[in-house]
Formats: sequence, C-alpha cells, structure tokens
Amino acid sequence: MTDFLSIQDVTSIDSLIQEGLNAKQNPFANQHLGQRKTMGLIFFNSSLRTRLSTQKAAQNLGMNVMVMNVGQDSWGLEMEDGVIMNGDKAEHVKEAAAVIGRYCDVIGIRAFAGLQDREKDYSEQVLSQFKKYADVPLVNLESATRHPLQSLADCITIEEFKTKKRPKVVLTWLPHFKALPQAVANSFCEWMNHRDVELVVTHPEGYELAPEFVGDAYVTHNQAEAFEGADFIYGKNWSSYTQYGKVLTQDSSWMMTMDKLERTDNGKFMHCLPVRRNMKVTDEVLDSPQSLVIEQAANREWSAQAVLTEILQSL
Ligand code: AN0
Ligand code: CP
Repeated sequence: MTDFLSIQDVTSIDSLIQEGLNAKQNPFANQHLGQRKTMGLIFFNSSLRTRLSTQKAAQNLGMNVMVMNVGQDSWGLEMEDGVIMNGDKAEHVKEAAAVIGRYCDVIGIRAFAGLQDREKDYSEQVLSQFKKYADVPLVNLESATRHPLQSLADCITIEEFKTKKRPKVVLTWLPHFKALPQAVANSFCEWMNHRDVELVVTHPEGYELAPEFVGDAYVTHNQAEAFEGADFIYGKNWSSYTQYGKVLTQDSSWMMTMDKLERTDNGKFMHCLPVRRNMKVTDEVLDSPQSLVIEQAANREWSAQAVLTEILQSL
C-alpha cells in the first residue's frame, strides 16, 4: 500500500486487521522499519486521538514525527488554483505540499468538510491537492468524506468483541446541536459493507447518507426496530447530506440510553469520540461495561500502526 486515503487503497482488509492485532501483541516488532524516516502530521482541525495515536504508532515503528496545525502554526493555505491571493491565505498548497513532501517520507492530513458546499467537500479538494503536489505517500486522518483510520480501528474492535460469526451491527444517528460532518458515518458504512456483518443504519428523515456509502445496508427511520437483536450499536451524529450541512432536528428521543441498550442482544456501544455526554449518549451507557469507546480509541494506535507498516514496506 502506498496511500491510505480510503478503503480503495486496501488490498486485504483481513490482513490489515491482523497486522493491527499483531502490533497490539508486539508493538516493537517492526521498530526498525521506520528508522530514519519522517512522518508529517498536518492538521487543519482539532484532534486528540488521531494526533496522539498516529504519532505513537509512527514512533513504535522508529519514525521521527513532526506535527503542524495549519493556520495556527503555519500560514493559512489557499486551495483554489488560479486565484489572485489577496485574501487571508498567505501560501498556496502547491508550494506548501511540495515543500512538506521534501521534509517527510509520509504525510498524514486532517481536513474536515466545510459543510457549506457539498460538491466541493465531496470532491476531496485538500487531499487531492496534496496528492498532486506532495509526491510522497499520504494518510487520511479524516477528510471531508471519510475517516478510514477510525473505521479500521472499529473493524479491529468488532473482531475482538464479536460473539457470533455474523454479528448485527447498527449505525444510529444521535442528536446534537452543532453541524458535524458525515465522514465517520460514511466510512463506517463503507468498511462494514466489506465485512461479514448484518448492517443496519437508522436515522431521522432527512439524514440519509450518500448512497455510495450506504451500499447494501438496511435503512430504517425506526430506531427501536433497528436495535432489535443488535450486537453492536455504533452511535454518531451527522448533519444532513441532502439539505447539506443543516441540523434538521435535535430530537432527544434519538439519544442513546441504557433502556435502549438493554433491548439489544447484550449489545456493545461504540462511538469514535469525542462525545458530549447526556446530549448524544447518557452517562449510564458510557460508564457501563457494555461501552467499548475506550477500547475503540485504544485500537486507533494499532490501526495507524498497521497502515504505516504497510506503507513503510512499500517505500
Ligand atoms: C468530528 C466529526 O464528527 O467528524 C470528529 C470525529 C472523529 N467530531 C466533532 O467535530 C465533534
Ligand atoms: N476519533 C477521532 O478521530 O478523534 P479525534 O478527533 O480526537 O482525533
């Protein structure tokens, strides 16, 4: 694997999951693989897990790591080609990506959806501009439409905790007052469509995800029906895709509660974090033994390590 921008870059999901589980067992087995190699982590948005787990994974492989927050530590970057740069952006991505590519052997980029212009977000402008000009392997640290390192960690977590060969996995929309991207939900569906699971997606009307991500999932507006017999409940808020970037409802009846979890088949609760307690999910659920959120976040280290191992092997 050279780039890790989406599931399309993965040859074998099973091998990648196994690589992650191997790294978890023996984090330093490949500690020479990244020696004298540099990883650059470029953030256009905030992060706790992605920033720390990817840095840790790169260090476990012997890499040096540099982290930069664009616009705070660096100049603001212009993404449009051919514009007169008389606004607040002091540098063009054309130079910035090329220069970062000279300092780094692998570059990770986080650039969320702006949620104003669907066509622009879904064109993945930032990733494609870096792809065009950086000339080194790229890792998606959550782009406008996807968060594949999260989805890989979710696959690892489901593999570890499933008690049936083909578990029922439910992605449910949870209420929130702020407009959040669809990336985590899109990616989760995209990856689950390639796993041996029964995938169900539930959300209020108006929150339909892009069909290319939903794939073969069964979609229902009835959360209670979706939760029946579920082995994993994956909670996430996202803003509307059809009425792009809009918060159409904050209906608290969609919140994840213990009562609902008890009506599953001893289901486990998953969320990528960060999560606002008692807005999306109750304290009781998050603090219960059925919550996997910390295990999931811990697996971010091993998902990043699996991906970096494959990329380093290709250099
Ligand atoms: C981000 C999102 O929903 O995409 C990051 C999640 C990993 N969440 C927030 O902005 C709260
Ligand atoms: N789940 C996740 O990507 O968390 P951060 O936004 O804190 O990196």
